[in-house]
Amino acid sequence: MDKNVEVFMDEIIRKNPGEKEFHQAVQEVVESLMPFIEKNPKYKKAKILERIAEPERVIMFRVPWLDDNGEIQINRGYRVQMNSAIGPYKGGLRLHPSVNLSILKFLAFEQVFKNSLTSLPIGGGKGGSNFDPKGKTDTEVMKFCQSFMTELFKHIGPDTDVPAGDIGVGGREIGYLFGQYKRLANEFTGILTGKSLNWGGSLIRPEATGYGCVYFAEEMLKTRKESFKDKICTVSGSGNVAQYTTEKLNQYGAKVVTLSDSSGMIYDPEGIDDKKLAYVMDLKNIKRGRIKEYAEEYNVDYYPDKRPWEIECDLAFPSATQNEINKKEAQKLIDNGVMGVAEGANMPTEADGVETFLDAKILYGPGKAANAGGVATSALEMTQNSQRLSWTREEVDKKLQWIMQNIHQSCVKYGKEGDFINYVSGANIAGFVKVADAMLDHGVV
Ligand code: NDP
Ligand code: 2IT
Repeated sequence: MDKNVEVFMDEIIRKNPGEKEFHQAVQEVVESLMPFIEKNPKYKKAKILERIAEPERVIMFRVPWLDDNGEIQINRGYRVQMNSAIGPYKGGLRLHPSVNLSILKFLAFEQVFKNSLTSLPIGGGKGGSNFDPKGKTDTEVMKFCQSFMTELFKHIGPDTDVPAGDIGVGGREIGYLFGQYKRLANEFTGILTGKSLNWGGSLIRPEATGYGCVYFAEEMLKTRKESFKDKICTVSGSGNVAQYTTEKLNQYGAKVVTLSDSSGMIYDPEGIDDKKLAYVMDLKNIKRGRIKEYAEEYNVDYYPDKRPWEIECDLAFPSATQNEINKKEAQKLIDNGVMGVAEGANMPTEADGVETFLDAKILYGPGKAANAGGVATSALEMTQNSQRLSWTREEVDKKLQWIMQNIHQSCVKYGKEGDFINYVSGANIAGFVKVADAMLDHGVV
């Protein structure tokens, strides 16, 4: 490891003990940035890197609620307000039992660079709770959301911090959170994105992360004069991002052969066509069932506790969670001839897996570039809310496509290494410059 990176990381680890996901996210970025910063001493002198790795504010709070049996439940809520140099804090809320400060700090840190890459005026933040929505009734989810917002509402606002969905937070949760905010603040404002259409949401926001990821992959493919036609794709997860990645891949003539959840994966060599995808959407979004049921419905193989990376494919779309591809799995994908990996999830590949992809010189689109379409469309939702207007589906989709192409160009600009495009350093440097320059303008704050 570069000496400067080592010194920097020692300090990060000392200041943030035990936060391994946060260390991982910072290290990846710092490895890309250090050579650039050495060449641009103004950033070094102003200690931009040291400041960018320190959240502006972290809020942690108790979330008490009554379950359906009348028993008191206590969860922990968080909002990490990482950086507001280029706009109000923006980033999702995650509800999952694994949520802790390290995970939310890594996500908020990534979000700063991702949001900058979109070219829209949004800072970075992330929040959530260790609440597990699985197996809870609608009433319990509502009670949790109301209690969570009772504290969170003090810290957010349309020009301060605008949360959205992430794992475990979809339309239902955003509705309950919005309802409680409106009641407490006595204001109807765009304090959340991912809202329903009839009360301030944007068309295409539900689809945006998955569609955006496929648009980004399309740009990567074009650099090798390739297209999606007849490409075999593996997708992990079966939630929001996985579903709309599959939908767009189908539209582009590719064949998606896997989906998964935290219990296991299904392999459907015939492809998950639109009809089967409609079944998945109903299963996951309405019935809240398990992906195993797909295997029973369509008579295909189900592999408990397995991830899709051993299946031969041309393109892989990790769309479930962090660290879902280890080095061995990355190597297996390469050995099976994978041409590209586009990350719908945030940091789905472990650090040595990323190295494996870069060494093999495949098309590797890291999450902060490839999945930025979700937050970008959230920013478009904010714009529509400010204007009190709604754009058409075509308008929003066109803007999303343009944004993903633009992000790709930024990655090329900063990541070109001879014939190879290193999208990791490209995304990290491009995302950094805008935020760092704004911080320089704002003085020592
Ligand atoms: P959902 O809650 O809709 O779906 C998550 C999916 O991933 C589910 O299939 C879930 O399975 C699976 N999953 C979650 N945690 C784990 C785990 N620990 N191990 C294995 N599988 C797991 O979330 P999203 O689709 O919104 O998010 C997926 C990823 O995309 C996350 O990394 C998120 O941060 C990222 N992302 C999301 C954006 C958005 O707009 N929603 C934008 C950009 C990135 P199960 O149901 O069994 O838990
Ligand atoms: O990781 C992400 O970019 C998101 N979960 C979406 C955030 C947002 O504000 O739309």
